[in-house]
Amino acid sequence: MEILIATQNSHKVEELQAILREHKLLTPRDAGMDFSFEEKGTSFLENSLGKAMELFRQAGRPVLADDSGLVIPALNGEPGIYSARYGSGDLEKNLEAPERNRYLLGKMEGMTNREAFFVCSMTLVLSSERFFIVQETLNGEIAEQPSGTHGFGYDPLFFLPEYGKTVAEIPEKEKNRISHRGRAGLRMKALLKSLEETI
Ligand code: ITT
Repeated sequence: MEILIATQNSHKVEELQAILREHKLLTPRDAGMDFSFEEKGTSFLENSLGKAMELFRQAGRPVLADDSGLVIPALNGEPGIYSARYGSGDLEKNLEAPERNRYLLGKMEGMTNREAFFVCSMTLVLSSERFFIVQETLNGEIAEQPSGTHGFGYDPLFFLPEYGKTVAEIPEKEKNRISHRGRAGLRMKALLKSLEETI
C-alpha cells in the first residue's frame, strides 16, 4: 500500500523503504505537500504520535512517523529527544552531523561510562482513532573518535562491541537487521501484513 511518511530526513526514508519493500513510502514532498512539525513532546513516543497525527490530519490517508534519537545515561539522557538539534543552541540551522559528533565527543571527554542506546518510536496512523505504535532500541557505546562512512547522524560514533565496529562501519543491510529503526520497521511490517484485510 502507499504510506505517507512524516519526515524530512531522507536517510530515514531510505532505511525504511528497504524494510517495507512491499509498500510504497511517499514523503510529503512526493505528495505535493509542504509539511513541517514542531516537536513539543517530552518523549520519543509523544513526538512520533504527534508528527503522525498532524500529517494524517492534513492528508487524510495512512501515515507512518519515526521519531528517534540517541540516549546517553552518563549525560543524563542527552541528546535524547533533542538529538537532531544537539549542540545547535540558538542557531537557526542544526549543526551538520560531523560537527554535532565533535560536540558530543567534547561533552564526553574523560568519561569512562560510554554506554548509549538508540531509540526509534514508530507510529502508523490509519484514522484519528486507529493507530499503532512500536518502539525499539539498539544498545552500544560511544567511541572515542568517529569512524565509518555508512548510515547517518551519530552512526560513526556508535560502537557495537559484538561487531568491534561502529554502525557506520557495518553494511547498511546489517544495520537494518539490528538497529532500533530496523527492529521497529520489521514489527511494523508484520503489523501491516496482519492488518491487510482491514485497511
Ligand atoms: P524528522 O523529524 O523530519 O523525521 P529528524 O532528523 O529531525 O527528521 P528526529 O527528530 O527523529 O528526526 O531526530 C532524529 C535524530 O537522531 C537524527 O537527526 C539523528 O541525528 C539521530 N538518529 C536517529 N536515528 C539514527 C540512526 O539510525 N543513526 C544515527 N543517528 C540517528
